[in-house]
Amino acid sequence: MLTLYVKTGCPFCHKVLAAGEELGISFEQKNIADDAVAAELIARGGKRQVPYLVDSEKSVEMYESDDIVAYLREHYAK
Ligand SMILES: N[C@@H](CCC(=O)N[C@@H](CS)C(=O)NCC(=O)O)C(=O)O
Repeated sequence: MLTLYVKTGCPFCHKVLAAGEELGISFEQKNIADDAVAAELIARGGKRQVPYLVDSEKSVEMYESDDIVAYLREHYAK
């Protein structure tokens, strides 16, 4: 499962979501507008920054939209 921590109006999140759409990938989205989700993100990754990808099947987690898009293209392009 692919989980993406996002924030409404975040252009970097939008970039990742657009790449996901292009690749036919769906994410479980978690929005840090919810304080509990923001706390969960910080506990997981160490800082409050979105987008943040969790690929549970591959045990991969990362910040940085460009790195996330590159990762998705490398591992999920059909
Ligand atoms: N270089 C990062 C920049 C990410 C970034 O600046 N994200 C902003 C939202 S657009 C953020 O997480 N801000 C903290 C917050 O909104 O609490 C990337 O490309 O992913």
